[in-house]
Amino acid sequence: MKKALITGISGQDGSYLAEYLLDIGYEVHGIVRRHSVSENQSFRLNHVFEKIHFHYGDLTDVTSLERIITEIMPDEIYNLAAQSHVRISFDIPQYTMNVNLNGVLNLLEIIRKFCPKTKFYQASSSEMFGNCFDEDKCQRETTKMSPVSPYACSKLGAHTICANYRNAYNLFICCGILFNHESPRRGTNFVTNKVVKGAVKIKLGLKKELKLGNLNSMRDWGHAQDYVKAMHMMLNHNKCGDWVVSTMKTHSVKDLCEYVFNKLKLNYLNYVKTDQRYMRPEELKYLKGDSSKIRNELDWKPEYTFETMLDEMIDYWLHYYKKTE
Ligand code: NAP
Ligand code: F7E
Repeated sequence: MKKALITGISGQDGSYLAEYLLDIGYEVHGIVRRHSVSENQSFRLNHVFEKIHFHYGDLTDVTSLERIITEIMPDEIYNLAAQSHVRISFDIPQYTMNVNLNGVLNLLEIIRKFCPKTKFYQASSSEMFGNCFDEDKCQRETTKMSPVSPYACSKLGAHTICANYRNAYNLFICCGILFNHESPRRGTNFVTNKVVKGAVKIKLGLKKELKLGNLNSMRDWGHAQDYVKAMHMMLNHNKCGDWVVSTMKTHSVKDLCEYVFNKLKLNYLNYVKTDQRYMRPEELKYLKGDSSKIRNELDWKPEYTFETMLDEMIDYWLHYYKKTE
């Protein structure tokens, strides 16, 4: 039985990855942070709680990481823990750097010293490209990177230190350059779930309007369940490296609003207002990923479309509010 350790197991991706690895027979360990409401530590994992080995730790606390990793000696570590909100990274830049960059270095040093055979997955991000794209208006593994937020800078720092440790110490390290991926488990302060939850509340008469930031930015949105499978495929391939994971399609925030409100038989123009509060000091305007490498070499492809993903999220919130009526 293979042993996997997931940092950020309580997050959107961590919870789906834990389910997936349990399904295919892994012993799954996860790092959780202490929370004053203990139910919040693992609420996305309630249905599989008994099957997972939880450990208290924090990416900024190297002693906790060393204790956990040397005790488990995992075959695979998936580093999904991060301060993952781009706009909030402008409010807490140093904390974001500490977790997302120094935290990765903490893990890499432990692997180098104590378990160099452990395979390591790093959650890199399409945010690292900033406003760069190739002539065909796509971003791929070789596209120039020029980040435009503290979050993106921290991820690019971690991405480059991973490449350095891979080459310098011959460690098996994969960086998944994942484009935006969503689900009903997405935090509700990210735009997809904010729009879906807000539109459903408007439909049910629980809210009058929805305040958003930049409606013109464009994203390549996929489903988290498809993307965690790609993480596992990368670590189980015979060669390590960097892999773009994306749907190869792009939509604007306006398109997103239009689809969700239409589905609920509403016109978004009557309800969506813009608010400066949700604008960013510097915006990444456009993302469209070329994931040909992982599709050709590992035979990965997404099952969800933009539409089926949003339909699932709409159903989730409709059921949620009907249950609480
Ligand atoms: P998420 O839902 O925000 O989950 C982040 C996880 O990290 C949570 O479990 C959180 O714990 C944990 N965490 C935060 N700070 C920590 C610390 N100091 N020590 C230990 N754990 C800590 O994010 P996600 O959407 O699942 O994303 C997973 C990873 O992929 C992140 O690294 C993110 O930056 C990256 N990524 C995401 C996307 C995307 O579109 N979702 C795209 C590219 C890359 P709590 O539950 O205690 O807060
Ligand atoms: O914003 C615009 C906003 O916060 C998407 C993270 O998982 O993906 C995510 O980062 C777009 C941006 O995601 C609102 O300005 C408009 O252009 O959902 P988001 P993100 O910033 O793209 C990358 C790949 C990651 O790695 C990150 O961890 O939507 N937008 N109005 C808004 N965004 C938010 N959050 N809220 C609004 O009201």
